[in-house]
Amino acid sequence: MSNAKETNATQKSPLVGVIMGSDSDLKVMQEAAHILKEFHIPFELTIVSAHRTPMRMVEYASTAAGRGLKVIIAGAGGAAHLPGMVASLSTLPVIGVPIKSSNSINGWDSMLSILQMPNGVPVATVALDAAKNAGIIAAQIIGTFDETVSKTISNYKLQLEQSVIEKAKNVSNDWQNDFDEK
Ligand code: RP5
Repeated sequence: MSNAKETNATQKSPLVGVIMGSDSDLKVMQEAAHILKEFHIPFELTIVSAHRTPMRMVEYASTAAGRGLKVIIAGAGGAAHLPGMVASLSTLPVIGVPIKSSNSINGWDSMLSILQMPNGVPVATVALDAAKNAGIIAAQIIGTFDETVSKTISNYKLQLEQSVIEKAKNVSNDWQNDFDEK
């Protein structure tokens, strides 16, 4: 039996900070917000630019844990320094979302800027534009101490499994029908 307590997920104060370097990142980063909302996890979402608002980034990252956040999701594209710099300034786990932005060559620049962190300052990096997965990882982190969130994730995984089993049945039936007709 789990010892996790049913705590913060029903509270209003945000547990997850979703930040991005520009409003042009929102079309990707909103996927993290959607899944957190679906999981009933309180979050905040804002723009923090490592290059254009460096002092805001320092303020945000250095106060995040004290404000009650448990995990930060940071998305950026091109010379994507936001996730790494936030990780350097905070004790919270940081999930990085590389974005194929207008200033990105082909996405690899964003990927490598976030992925290739030095030892001691990790950023948990998801796939290119994979903000939904970043939201799911954040939820899983919250689920380690919140039983309600943990159950929500279990149900989500069950639904995923059922949808694949349903598709497998359909594919098998369709294929068998096609095969029988020939
Ligand atoms: C990065 O530069 C941002 O995270 C964004 O992905 C990219 C382009 O920003 P905009 O020029 O669209 O504001 O810092």
